[in-house]
Amino acid sequence: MSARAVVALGGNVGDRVATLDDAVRRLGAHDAISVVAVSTYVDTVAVRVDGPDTNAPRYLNAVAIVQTELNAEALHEVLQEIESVWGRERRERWGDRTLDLDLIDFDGQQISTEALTVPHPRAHERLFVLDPWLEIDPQASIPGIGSVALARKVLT
Ligand code: A4P
Ligand code: MG
Repeated sequence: MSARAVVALGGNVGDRVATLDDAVRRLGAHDAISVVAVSTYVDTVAVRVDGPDTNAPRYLNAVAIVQTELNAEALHEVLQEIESVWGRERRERWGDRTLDLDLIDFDGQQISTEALTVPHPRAHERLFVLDPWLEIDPQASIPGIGSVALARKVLT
């Protein structure tokens, strides 16, 4: 059984292009994951807990669609392993990071466990997720929310 999953990539520390390139390469190198599509990399203003921060280092964001034999929990673990290769430290909520890999959607499922909430609860309110996602899947939708194109319109 193969599932289709949407992964958001982001980073605002170090060589951002090299980091995202490497994360995509590592995803594709996994035996049970194939990368179906990757958006262009978009340069975005950092969103902090109290809003956009033009003084913070800017992010490079992207979205990838993958096909996987893994279940959502196992895929999330792979994402966390790739983050840790890049020395991701968790100090501050929404703080600067070399690499953040979020599971945005997993086969249209709604999952709520201690470790994982899918769809990602903030995806629908973030242009840095919606724009690259729409680029590679204009028909995308979020379970419980609806059309990504519509969610994007609401934001602007
Ligand atoms: N977790 C639960 N569900 C998920 C999921 N669907 N995908 C858990 C990934 N992780 C999930 O995540 C916090 C906890 O959420 C983890 O224990 C994980 O198991 P984290 O990666 O440790 O921390 P975080 O990313 O700082 O937290 P959070 O709340 O997920 O942050 P967001 O909402 O992802 O925001 N600005 C720009 N321009 N671009 C960005 O990419 N990213 C963030 C992070 C803030 N500002 C940004 C960007
Ligand atoms: Mg995260």
